[in-house]
Amino acid sequence: MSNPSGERITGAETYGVPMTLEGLSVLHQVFRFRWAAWRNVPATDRAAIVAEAVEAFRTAEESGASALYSVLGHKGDLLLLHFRDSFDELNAAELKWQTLRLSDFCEMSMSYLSVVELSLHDSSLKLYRGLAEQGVAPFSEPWNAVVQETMERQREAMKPRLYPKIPENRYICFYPMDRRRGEDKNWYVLPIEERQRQMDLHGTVGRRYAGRVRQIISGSVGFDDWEWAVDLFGEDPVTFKKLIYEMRFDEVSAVYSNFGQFFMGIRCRLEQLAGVLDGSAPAR
Ligand code: 76R
Repeated sequence: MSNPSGERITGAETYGVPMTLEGLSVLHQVFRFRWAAWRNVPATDRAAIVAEAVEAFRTAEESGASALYSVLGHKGDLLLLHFRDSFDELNAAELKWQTLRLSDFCEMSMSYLSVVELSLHDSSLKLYRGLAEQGVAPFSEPWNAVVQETMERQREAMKPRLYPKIPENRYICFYPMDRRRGEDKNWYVLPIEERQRQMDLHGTVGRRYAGRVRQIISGSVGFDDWEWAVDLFGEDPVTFKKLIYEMRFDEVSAVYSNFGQFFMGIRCRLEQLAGVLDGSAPAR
């Protein structure tokens, strides 16, 4: 490929940051439950404490904005997930929870803040290449206008994916991750063409799981300790394992990904909360 003056356009000359679209604000809260203290509460008080929490989050649950999960293993007991329109609303949800008597029994062991993100590797490369071929300099007025217009069009087209309800599936797998920025292997110094190629292959593997796993990627650069949160929703936890395992062989995961802690949860509808806190697993 060459520009109007006949010079070859290389990766290094194509503007390298992919366009991203941002949607809902996301907060994960993992709590350890104080079982011993809870056992000492008389049954009628326990019922009242649970009822207060159920009432406070009923509307959010019904609209797919908050969901509760029973967490497996030592990393926590409950995962409370919130999708909201802004950080302000997330903070309001967080504070509302803290006012509940139930929160006296919930010790936060982990939280994670992010925004739903769609990265447009493919259309970014095409757009930047086209603009470079026409000799339009990055960040010039016409360049900004085209990029802005493209993002707006995509934002409209992607609305359902940017503003999702929390999927109703029984299982959730949540983990934070980074792209590698090592001395030897560094994702961020690869040319955009190469990153696009690897992300294309990543999408190909992912799409094989369409209908079995729903993935919501949220970006957390600048908000939390990792670069992304990955949330997988499905009806069979083994499918998460198969998907993640298959992706490990993918170049972008094999060479350029680092992972944080993994959390597995089982959906606990608010109506099941009393049962879970009395020691029964969430019923189907
Ligand atoms: O959204 C799309 O369908 C376009 C293709 C796509 C993008 C841009 C896509 C598809 N993902 C994208 C971005 Mn993904 N994804 C992960 C993980 O465990 C691992 O090895 C990695 C964790 C999983 C399991 C997964 C699943 N994806 C991203 C990004 C942002 C990176 C960036 O922008 O540079 C990350 C960190 C990431 C990680 N991905 C899919 C899936 C699945 C199942 C799909 C197909 C979804 C579908 O088309 O229905």
